[in-house]
Amino acid sequence: MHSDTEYRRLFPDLPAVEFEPLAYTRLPPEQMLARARAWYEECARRRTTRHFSTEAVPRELIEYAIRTANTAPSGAHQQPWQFVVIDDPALKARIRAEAEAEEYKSYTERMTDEWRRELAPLGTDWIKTHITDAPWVVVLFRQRYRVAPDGSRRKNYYVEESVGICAGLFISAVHHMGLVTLTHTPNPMQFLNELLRRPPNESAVLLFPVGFPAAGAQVPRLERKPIGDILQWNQG
Ligand code: IYR
Repeated sequence: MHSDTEYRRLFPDLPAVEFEPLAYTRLPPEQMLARARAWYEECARRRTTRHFSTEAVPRELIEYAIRTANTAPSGAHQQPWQFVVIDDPALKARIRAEAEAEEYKSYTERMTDEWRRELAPLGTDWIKTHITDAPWVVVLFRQRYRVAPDGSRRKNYYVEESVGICAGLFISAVHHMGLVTLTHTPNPMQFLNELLRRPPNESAVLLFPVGFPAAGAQVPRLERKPIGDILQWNQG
């Protein structure tokens, strides 16, 4: 266990470490298995779709998805993420225009043939109607460092991992509340810093349109890898 005296000796300027009892409720074994299975089944029903309804979604739902994302564990508990949520139609239209301009170059010039072949069965292209159709566009930024009150830079740790976990929680929260999202990665994404006026320590990682699926929304017929292909117990 942590030795508070040792810590105080090393860092006398820091406040005392405070610990509190873990709030934990042990479940009966049958309930554990039932919940494990139900949660798996719920996650397995999640699909990414490119077809969004323009129907409005209450702001409170989006806020809850972000509250959930913000529970993610992170390196040194720095929480190196920032969400920007957009519903202004003019701003969505500008984001879409800039994303499409970059994506057009990607699909027609920057991607290798191999890459285009891999994407073809998924039906992705440079036209990003979801950005203007979905009632909400959520952009997740990572913070490569923090700026202390005196203006000096403080390193954030395990930023990619932390933000990846945060994004996963966001996606599952959106699904669990009965909405859909799409993990869109316009590339390069620098234009989002400018349009959304984010500081230089931040870079956009993912853009999520969030809403109801359009009537008749489609998804590619996909299989997920069987468990045996992605899981090895011990040395195999
Ligand atoms: N960033 C592009 C291209 C793209 C790349 C991969 I890998 C995908 O799985 C899907 C799309 C875009 O967002 O369209």
